[in-house]
Amino acid sequence: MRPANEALIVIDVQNDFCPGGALAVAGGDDIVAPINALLDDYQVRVFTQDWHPADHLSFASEHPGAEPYSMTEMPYGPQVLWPDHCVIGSQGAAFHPGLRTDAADLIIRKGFRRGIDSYSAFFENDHETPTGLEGYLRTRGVDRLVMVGLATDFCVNYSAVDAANLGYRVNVIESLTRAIDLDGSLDAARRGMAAAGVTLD
Ligand code: VGL
Ligand code: ZN
Repeated sequence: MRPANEALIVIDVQNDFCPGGALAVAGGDDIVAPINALLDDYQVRVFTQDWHPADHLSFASEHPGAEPYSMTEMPYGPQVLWPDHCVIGSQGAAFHPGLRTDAADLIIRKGFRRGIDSYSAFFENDHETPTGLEGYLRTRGVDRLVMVGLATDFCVNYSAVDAANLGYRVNVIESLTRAIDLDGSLDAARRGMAAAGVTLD
């Protein structure tokens, strides 16, 4: 059993990020069984769920003429435009049916404000709107995080870097993540996480 000050954070293991989903990550479903096998080792278990209104501004469909995976400028900076995904209440937004969601102590939803995307489990993409996770972890006495889930180079990366900057010790189990890898984003994410002091194993 892992100590009570260490939490397992399971990022966005949802149908739309698995093969057949709207923003499928290659091999996204391979990590479900090994994540299930880890859950019983942890005393604090938090899952995140990407959760967008149907007209979310990170969707290319909201920007006439824009292709999915192209870039736009938002008031908070550059933003990738995605295929419609993880729409609130849809099957695509549901967790992978094989994931042991009963084991989650807390499910944190993110990305539900139309105008701001939210990759990180801690802050939306403006880097200042909090999700509330920091307060939850603080009041439970957690200062170490182990992260797994989807996608390595977006939500796992942003969550891990924010957590390290907030002062947590963070380890990403890279074998229990899968990447989108858009234009070298996986390499950039690995470098960024390492520079922030995140360990990858
Ligand atoms: C994610 C792109 C858009 C992720 C979420 O979970 O990594 N990526 N929304
Ligand atoms: Zn999203």
